[in-house]
Amino acid sequence: MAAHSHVLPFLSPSPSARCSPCGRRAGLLRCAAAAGQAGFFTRLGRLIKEKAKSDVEKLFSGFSKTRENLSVVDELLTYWNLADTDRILDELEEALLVSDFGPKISFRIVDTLREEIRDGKLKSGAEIKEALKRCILELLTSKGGNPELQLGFRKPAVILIVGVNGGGKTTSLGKLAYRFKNEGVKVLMAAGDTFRAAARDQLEVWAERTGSEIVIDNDKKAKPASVLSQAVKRGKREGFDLVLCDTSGRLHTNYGLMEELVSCKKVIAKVLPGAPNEILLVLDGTTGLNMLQQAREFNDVVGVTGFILTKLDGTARGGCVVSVVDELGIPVKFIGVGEGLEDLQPFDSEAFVEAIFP
Ligand SMILES: Nc1nc2c(ncn2[C@@H]2O[C@H](COP(=O)(O)OP(=O)(O)OP(=O)(O)O)[C@@H](O)[C@H]2O)c(=O)[nH]1
Ligand SMILES: [Mg+2]
Repeated sequence: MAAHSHVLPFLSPSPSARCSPCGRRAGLLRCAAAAGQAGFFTRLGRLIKEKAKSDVEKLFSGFSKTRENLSVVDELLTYWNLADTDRILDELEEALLVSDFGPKISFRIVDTLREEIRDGKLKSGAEIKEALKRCILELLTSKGGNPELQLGFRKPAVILIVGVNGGGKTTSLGKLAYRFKNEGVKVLMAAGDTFRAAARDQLEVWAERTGSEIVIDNDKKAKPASVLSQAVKRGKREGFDLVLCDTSGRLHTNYGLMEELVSCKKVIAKVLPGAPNEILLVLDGTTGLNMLQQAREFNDVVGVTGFILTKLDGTARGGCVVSVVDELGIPVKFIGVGEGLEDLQPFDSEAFVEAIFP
């Protein structure tokens, strides 16, 4: 019998309660045997998302460069008058382009605004700004799908993290583990980046820092798929809630390495049908719209379920969040807004729009 797989520890208001099937004490509210593990993961995804609402300040400071870039919008709209509409909308479009909203979206937004101004629906700079925010929010919510993590119905849930070199995969995995551990989740990390010894060491540091367990294969010739398979097996055997799988960076144009990811996905599914529950593609926010091609290729090969957009604190081009969602119809699930432990935020469209257009 797997070690205490019934437990939903983080839902617990009562540290002294016992799990009825196995009687162990771990601060239980209820047991998955009764409530269904589906509830466990649905709630977990939601809980993590709800936390985002309380972290608005962090998000706000993380987007300071993008906001600065877009502050010209406020200046433009303060002095807007009907006769100046064309010039101001041109400049607005330019400001959006510079912030990486991408040509298609920038044009579409400005076109919508132009129409609403022409129809007399928008009569002041303030109204135009609100309409602009509404347009962006609509783009994010209509195309992006559900930004909540979908962790399935069975323990352990498995998240596979993929992406090009240096985008922030390992760091994001560590920050994710930190978030989950704070909710009382039992996390196992899998050092699937067998390419460099330093990558294993880096993940080990994160495991220590977050109090997570880790599976490492010290054999230099170890294949990533084999490490991930071992980890998921252990996760299942020992009743872990979540297995977080790191992978090495790879260029989307490298056929052999992309195929390796397909094997990783397959071995995970072999141990746990239906897993990985999430395949999160890490995209470096500072790379600009190049990330669109990366995202397309990764999605074609492994089927991406969500994005983690990192280093948004280091770039003035936060509009790329909207571009990737619009181009690919895949939700941004997390954003990296700094190097600290708490600087990975569940993505919240409304908070994002407020952070870039306060
Ligand atoms: N400012 C900032 N830096 C970040 C963020 N996320 C990651 N980094 C930094 O980016 C660098 C690369 O991060 P890693 O997590 O090692 O990237 P990786 O994708 O695992 O790299 P490889 O495994 O070599 O492909 C590190 O210095 C991180 O601290 C972020 O959101 N903001
Ligand atoms: Mg790494």
